[in-house]
Amino acid sequence: MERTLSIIKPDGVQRNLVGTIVGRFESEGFRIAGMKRLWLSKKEAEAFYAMHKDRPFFDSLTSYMSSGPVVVMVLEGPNAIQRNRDIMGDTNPAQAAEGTIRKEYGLDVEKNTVHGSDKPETAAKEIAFFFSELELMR
Ligand code: RTP
Ligand code: MG
Repeated sequence: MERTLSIIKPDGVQRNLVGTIVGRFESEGFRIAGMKRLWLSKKEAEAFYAMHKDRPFFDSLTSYMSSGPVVVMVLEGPNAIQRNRDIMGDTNPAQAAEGTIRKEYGLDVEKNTVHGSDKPETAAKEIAFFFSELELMR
């Protein structure tokens, strides 16, 4: 059993895609171990994406991620990290495979609808950023 952090980004929440995307994760067999809707400040978005602080898109990305509400979730299942990334598709929706969430709903390389942790260490950090142990106990 593995856990990963998923975020429905502001473009997804704004277009009322929350139910569709959560439904997709459930139909793929994930258990939703935790879920909440929140609106990140610029500072919180910068802290969450600190690993990208030297990338040219950092300011734009963190402005975008703090531009409206997001839904954060913990997805649980076998091989959850890689399976979630396969279901999301390539970072750039134009290059994402048919049937992936980003291919279907992504708007551009930044407004790509969903986030997913990329490896076990990142998943642990990202889950702890949003959820307490108590919130994920049941
Ligand atoms: P994520 O972390 O959101 O799941 O996406 P990812 O691993 O596929 O992509 P990553 O390289 O970690 O980039 C994080 C997010 O930054 C935005 N981005 N913009 N303008 C650009 O060239 C660019 N490249 C990346 C995207 O929102 C990407 O998901
Ligand atoms: Mg990433």
